[in-house]
Amino acid sequence: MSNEATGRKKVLSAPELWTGEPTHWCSGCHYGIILRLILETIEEMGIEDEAIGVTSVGCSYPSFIFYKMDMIAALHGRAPDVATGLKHARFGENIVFTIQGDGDLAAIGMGELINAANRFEKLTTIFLNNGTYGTTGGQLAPTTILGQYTTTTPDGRNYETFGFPVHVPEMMATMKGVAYTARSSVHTPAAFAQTRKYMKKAFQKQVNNVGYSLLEIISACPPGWKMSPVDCNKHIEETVLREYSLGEFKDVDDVFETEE
Ligand SMILES: Cc1ncc(C[n+]2csc(CCOP(=O)(O)OP(=O)(O)O)c2C)c(N)n1
Ligand code: SF4
Ligand SMILES: [Mg+2]
Repeated sequence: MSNEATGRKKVLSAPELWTGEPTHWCSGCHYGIILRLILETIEEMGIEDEAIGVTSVGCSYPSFIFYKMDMIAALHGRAPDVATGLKHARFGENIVFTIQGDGDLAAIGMGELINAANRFEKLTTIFLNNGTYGTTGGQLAPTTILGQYTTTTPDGRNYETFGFPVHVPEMMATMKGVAYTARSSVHTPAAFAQTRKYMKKAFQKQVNNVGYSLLEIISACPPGWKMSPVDCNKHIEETVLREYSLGEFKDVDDVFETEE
């Protein structure tokens, strides 16, 4: 449809599944872009009536208000447990996914995630890796890259004191009950398009009842990183992706068969 006065063509609309509630995230935060992708993926796959989302503590926690869908909020790190309960209580009839930050998933909630995957739960996790605890003021997270300044690593993260950044999808790819793991980003249009493909695949694994699926998405946190939104995108390209390579780490249609 084109506007007669300006001749401009509308190429993008708001996702149908968005409630219309304005988002509360900081300028340059990538969470809004990721929200769009989740909504559009669920819409495109036509699974909105079966889907239930579980948010967990962090800046993505209140995002349940943006979904015209069933959503529930879990305590810090407990989203995989809440998701497991929902999935079983409803006899596996729903598509249950979690949305978790890196402090939530890889610090306080690592045990919950790994055990849910190891129990061969058919769940999907969207893992938001911004390398910090954005909500509480930019502290060290398990995913903080070496050299990164945070409020608890004012001289930059060093491995002697703080250990190494954790690589969740690579680690989970070694687990038998896992069907799909990947890492992507949304800092360029090409990266956004790749994330869209990976996200659909992650949800499809659950639709096909194959096993656990997880997509990590590298995400900018301008106040936490103390950078402008534009510099955050450059920083992702030039520095973060050296530690966290993008791609798929496991993709099987049957966890009992060898990898594709
Ligand atoms: C049991 C418990 N411990 C600590 C906190 C404080 N807390 C709130 S958010 C947060 C970290 C969130 O970081 P992350 O998961 O990376 O999400 P982000 O804010 O970066 O989106 C912490 C430690 C809490 N709410 N509950
Ligand atoms: S603090 Fe960081 S993660 Fe939280 S809304 Fe702002 S930019 Fe996003
Ligand atoms: Mg975080």
